[in-house]
Amino acid sequence: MQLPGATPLHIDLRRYLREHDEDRDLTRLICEIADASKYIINAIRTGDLGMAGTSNLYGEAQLELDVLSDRIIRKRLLHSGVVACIASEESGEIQQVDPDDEHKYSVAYDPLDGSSLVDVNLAVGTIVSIYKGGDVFRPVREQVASMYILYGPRTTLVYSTGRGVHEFAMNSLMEYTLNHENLRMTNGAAKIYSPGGQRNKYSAGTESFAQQLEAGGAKLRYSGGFVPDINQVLMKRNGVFMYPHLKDAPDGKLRVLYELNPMAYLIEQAGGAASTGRGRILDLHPKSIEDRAPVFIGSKQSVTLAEKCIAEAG
Ligand code: FDP
Repeated sequence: MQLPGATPLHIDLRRYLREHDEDRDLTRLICEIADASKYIINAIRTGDLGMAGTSNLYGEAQLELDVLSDRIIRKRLLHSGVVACIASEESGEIQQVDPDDEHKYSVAYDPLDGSSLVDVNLAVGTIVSIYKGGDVFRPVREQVASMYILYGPRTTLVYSTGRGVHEFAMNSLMEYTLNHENLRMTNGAAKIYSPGGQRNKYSAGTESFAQQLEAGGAKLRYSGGFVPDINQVLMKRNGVFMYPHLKDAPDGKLRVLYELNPMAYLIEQAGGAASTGRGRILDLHPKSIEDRAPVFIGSKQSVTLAEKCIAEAG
């Protein structure tokens, strides 16, 4: 037990994973990605923000940082020796490393989500989804772990391996030390909401949901970065993020494999909910890296309200 006034014991990520009997290879994988993030944060702070002259699969101009972040993580994953298959949001291809080894892991990741925010100096993040075996196109509920790293005023890492959701913060020695253990969302009415997409393109159901959130006193909190917006909902223990189906984008914007799977897993692990508006994200089974879906994610009560509004009015 902690004595009053005593300096709290700093528990680093590797030690925490070991003490909680996590699989040795999974521990290694999570720690490799954590190590990679130290180079990414350094690149964000000091890097060249010019264009790389290439575009990703979705035709978006890439910042140099996207390419760099992808290379940093990929190198670490390959070096880990425990990876069977790699899918990165910045590349159009799945890299088969050792696809027949069922003991290894498949990793789908977005190396620098929200990268368009870097040049306006807002927070961005890395998102990672982990499966056992050599295939990333698995039912979402079969994920064995997911995590994100938030590059904000502080750098934090949030992960779950199915045993709660834990937050670590990077200290001055660039080590991740435990900040919050077993984060839990509350189930009351949303105090904050983060609505993506243009409101005049919302369906009647989503518009009704937004109006009911506002009538209930929810405050608007949208940064345009999926990682910081989800992190805010999680850390405030209450609230909802949405990027709904739009009149001209029936599947919304966010990608199932790289963005929705890992965040749905984390938020459900924290006692929240994640839905397309018509069913659980964890019931999805992506078949392609391009699959997208609408998302309503956060406190259970809000996500249930979203589903009700959409069932009633579309
Ligand atoms: P970005 O396009 O800047 O990379 O999926 C990427 C994402 O950002 C998310 O991080 C964010 O939630 C969303 O798109 C923002 O989209 P809008 O610009 O349409 O709000």
